[in-house]
Amino acid sequence: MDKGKLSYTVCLVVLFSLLLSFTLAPSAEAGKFKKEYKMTVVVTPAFYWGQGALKFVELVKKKTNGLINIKPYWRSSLLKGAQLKSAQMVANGVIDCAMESTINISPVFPECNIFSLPFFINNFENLDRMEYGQTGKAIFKALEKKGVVGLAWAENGFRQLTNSKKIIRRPEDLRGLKFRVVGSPIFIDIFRKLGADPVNMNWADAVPAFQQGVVDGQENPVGVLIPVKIWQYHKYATFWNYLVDPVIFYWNKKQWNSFPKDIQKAIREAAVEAGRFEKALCRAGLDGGKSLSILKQEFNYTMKIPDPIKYMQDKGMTITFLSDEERRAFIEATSALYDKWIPKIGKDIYKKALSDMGR
Ligand code: X2X
Repeated sequence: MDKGKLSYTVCLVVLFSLLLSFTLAPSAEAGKFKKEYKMTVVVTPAFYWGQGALKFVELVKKKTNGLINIKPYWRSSLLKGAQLKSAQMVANGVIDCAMESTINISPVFPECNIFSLPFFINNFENLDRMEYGQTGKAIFKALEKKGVVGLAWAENGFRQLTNSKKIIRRPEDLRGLKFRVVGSPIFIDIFRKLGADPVNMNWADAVPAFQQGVVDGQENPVGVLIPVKIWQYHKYATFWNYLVDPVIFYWNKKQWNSFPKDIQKAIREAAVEAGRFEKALCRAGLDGGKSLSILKQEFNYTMKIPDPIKYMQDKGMTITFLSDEERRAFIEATSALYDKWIPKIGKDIYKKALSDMGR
């Protein structure tokens, strides 16, 4: 072959492969997507919940071959700390996606208050039956109606009471104590019914309030109590499992619908896997070894704090568990709230929850 012919052939090959790369290669595909998708999260990676968010980011990147890059914004920084606004901002597309608690999205989705009915769910088995049963389906449907797509469940956990003043085992013990609660109205109702003095505060303001002793107590799951080292402020904890906050991965619906099917599938799978990992972190040592073994076997992950209750006791906390009778007193003190809250949640969701739990 003469030199002229050779360079002509080389030119053709180069041209052809360039053309091919524009039509087929991931870089061409990447043009369809944003450089970065913003995700809002109320906590930080120091929390199991934040670890779950990081896992989601990593898995989405991997499963979409780097096409979808999510950037988490911690401490509700995109919302200037206003954690209760996450659903609104994802629904209107200002934020692309979120990994948020059912408590924080309850102003937009009152159905989510089903998880905040006091002493209703009580254990992980009931919670799983609801999430993966009719209740969970109905909640995801409600989300879609208002412009967000629910991808998968994760968890914050059953919320426990802590305070700096005394052991609490009866409703009377809360009388006159000031508790920080999330700014969701059902929490104010519950604590008022118990004779306490609830103050609502964003999470961003809560830790400084514990530090300064502005409040006597608060309520949160172990996955929050341990990273904030609650024993530095509160010596007493009552493990009453009074309500639970699952966490949901969700995405702006309009944007979600614009994604190709294979991308949707990859993101959804990432959310399910990250949710399973994160739930196991939050439940580790609280469900009789089940979550510890999920972490080890499925994720090759050894839990640093395999027994959170013992860990908190070793830090000097007095942890109280309620007897059946003590528990009954709390149930009686708060039962009137069902009449007020079931109509707001929706009778239909309430009935589905009862049926999922086999009641
Ligand atoms: O604000 C809280 O207490 C927290 C971190 O648990 C939630 O986001 C509901």
